[in-house]
Amino acid sequence: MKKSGGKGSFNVAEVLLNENVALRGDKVAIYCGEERITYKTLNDNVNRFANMLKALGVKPTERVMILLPDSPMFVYAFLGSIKYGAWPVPVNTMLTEKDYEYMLENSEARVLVTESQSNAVGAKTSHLCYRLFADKGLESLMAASPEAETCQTKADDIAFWLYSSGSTGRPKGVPHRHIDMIHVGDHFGKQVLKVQDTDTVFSVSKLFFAYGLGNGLHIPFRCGASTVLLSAPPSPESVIETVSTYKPTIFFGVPTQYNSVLKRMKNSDCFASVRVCTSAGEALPPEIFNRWKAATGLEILDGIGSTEALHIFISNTPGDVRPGTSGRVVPGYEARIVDDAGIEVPPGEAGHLIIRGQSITPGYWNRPDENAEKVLPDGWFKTGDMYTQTDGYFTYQGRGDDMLKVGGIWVSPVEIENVLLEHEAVHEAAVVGHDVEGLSKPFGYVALNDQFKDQPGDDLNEELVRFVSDRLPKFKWLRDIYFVDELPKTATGKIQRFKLRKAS
Ligand code: 3UK
Repeated sequence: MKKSGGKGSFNVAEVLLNENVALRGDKVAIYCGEERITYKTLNDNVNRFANMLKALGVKPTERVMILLPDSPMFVYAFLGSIKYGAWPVPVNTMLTEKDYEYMLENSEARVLVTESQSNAVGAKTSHLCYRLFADKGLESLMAASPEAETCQTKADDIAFWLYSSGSTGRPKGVPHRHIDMIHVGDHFGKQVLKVQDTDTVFSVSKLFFAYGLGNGLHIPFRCGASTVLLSAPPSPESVIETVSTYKPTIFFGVPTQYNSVLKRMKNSDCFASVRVCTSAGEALPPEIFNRWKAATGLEILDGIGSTEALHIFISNTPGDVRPGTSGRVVPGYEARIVDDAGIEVPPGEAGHLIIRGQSITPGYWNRPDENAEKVLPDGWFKTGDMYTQTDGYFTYQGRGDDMLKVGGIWVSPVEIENVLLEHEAVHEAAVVGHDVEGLSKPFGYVALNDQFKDQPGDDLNEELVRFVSDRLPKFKWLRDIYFVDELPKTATGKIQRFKLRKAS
């Protein structure tokens, strides 16, 4: 992977900010609670963050892990690191200390920017030099000059990383280049959503997700628009209140959020300012599309994206929506559906979705096996999804592996199974997704050890559900557990989760 400490003439932080400062410096770039951050102030604080990294002795290409709620500081740290040439690594704020330990070690992060209450505060790591707390005087550390030099890199040098869950439960570092954010802004942002500088966008999905980062940061900034950041967890009440207060014109969510907002929405007028709604992360059930349209008069554009592609590469478009499909290929991308041998299948037949486009990662960090499987010749990338295509419209058919999407977030069955296996009663465990109101939720299948076989009752069921809940973040909690005599397996002893998926 190309490292770069300079010697080019491109830096995406500068590209996203300079034009806005020149053309609309006094315009609000970020709304967050009571705060109004203009493009000029944003640029000044990005520079201050870059200067602080320099003062700390951080070197270009070193990693700066960002574990923060959506906030102006998140944006300063992200763009400030990029401007300085360091590689910011935003991570999910809902994880455990063990997860952070793994990602800090794996990324060899030098700096962690977080809050004093975060689960990463006590994480043991061998590379970290600085833990900076956004709620404890970080602003004063940044009291440096609001002018900073730019680390001039090349457009296809690495700019930042994200992490994506792996099927083993070990997250994978996904590096992205400087040009990737521009590609997303110019294609999905300008051509599909037609974002203008008169737009105000609000993403319920957080900035540490690839979806949220594009929605809330590089799409609006590339288009000179304003972004609304919600620091609190996105309850339906806080989402409705945010929409009523800031009156966004573009609204980004995942299917579960549309569903929960629908259940709480008393007055559909609060979405009157919105002209476009998008959904991604998991397939949008037509039922939710229809109920949302009936309640608000708005169509939701379902689109599939990934951390590896950085954003959405197949999407419905305004005025051309086919509910139940992911829509058509986004300009700037190509998509094919192929069989196991890599040969394109005829229209209507299911196969593996492979994609090509400029914003796709050059490959996972230090994962030769996964790269060999997913990074294909000629710039093609294997998504891991099964799809059909008819008349240019793509329809999701499920994953080619056992990974689950719960509320739009990856959940590895293996990780939950490993927790179940720690319980003395559990002999074998498998976790699969079953439909609840058209959306996938995790359920466990458990074969008990001999001495527990006589009493697989409600008490043990509850105890095992709680055992998982005590050890994993909420989005990984099991909805229920079914006791079985044994799990279905291949001749080589691999659990056949697909057989259990059909069992519901
Ligand atoms: C699944 C969908 C059906 C699919 C994402 C940027 O979700 C995003 O990234 P992740 O890496 O997950 C990617 C995987 O999620 N998926 C996403 N959207 C859909 N399945 N219909 C959809 N509309 O398995 C994909 O491979 O967490 C990242 C921008 C948008 C995103 N959705």
